[in-house]
Amino acid sequence: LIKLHGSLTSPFVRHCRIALIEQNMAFEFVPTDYAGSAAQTPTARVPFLHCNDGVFSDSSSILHWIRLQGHRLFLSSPKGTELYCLANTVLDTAINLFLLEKDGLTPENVPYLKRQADRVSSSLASLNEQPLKLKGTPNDAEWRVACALDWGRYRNRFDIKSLPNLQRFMKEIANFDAFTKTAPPPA
Ligand SMILES: N[C@@H](CCC(=O)N[C@@H](CS)C(=O)NCC(=O)O)C(=O)O
Repeated sequence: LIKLHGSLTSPFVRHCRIALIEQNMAFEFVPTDYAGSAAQTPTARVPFLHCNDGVFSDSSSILHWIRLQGHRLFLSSPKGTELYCLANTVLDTAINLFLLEKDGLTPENVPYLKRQADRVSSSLASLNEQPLKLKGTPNDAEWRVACALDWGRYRNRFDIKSLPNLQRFMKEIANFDAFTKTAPPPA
């Protein structure tokens, strides 16, 4: 049996849940917090996945494995990979800021964090300039962008009010069941 460990609020975990749902794969979702992941993976993060091929401890390797089970490609073009990486940069950077803020470190008092905050803004502006036009089912680059943007909305970390292409994209993606079904629980 496939066991996906994670939280319902993590955008990385959400992307993995979307892929499993899309491919109709049976899996057990195992709610796992920081302590649980620290005990079970070297990265001390979620998601991680147990399957007949072993343990995968990053959403990218997990998605690669899931897609392979369905004889599908994970990322299929360099441009897609670029988009995927850009969305990951937004997420990693914004999550880093989110966690550091809980420890009292903010862009106002740490110069490096100002750079991190600027990185989120410039990456979002760049995403807004990409040709994000869905042709049928989203690919993994598009799913990653959607999971990233929806996390920013959910946690109030960034908004896309001034980014019309991203707003339009989010309206389109909301038509997909796998996306709405995996939305984070109301805060
Ligand atoms: N590159 C990892 C990132 C995973 C990640 O950052 N997960 C967050 C939750 S959204 C986490 O577990 N953070 C724990 C921590 O920073 O201590 C992936 O794609 O799976």
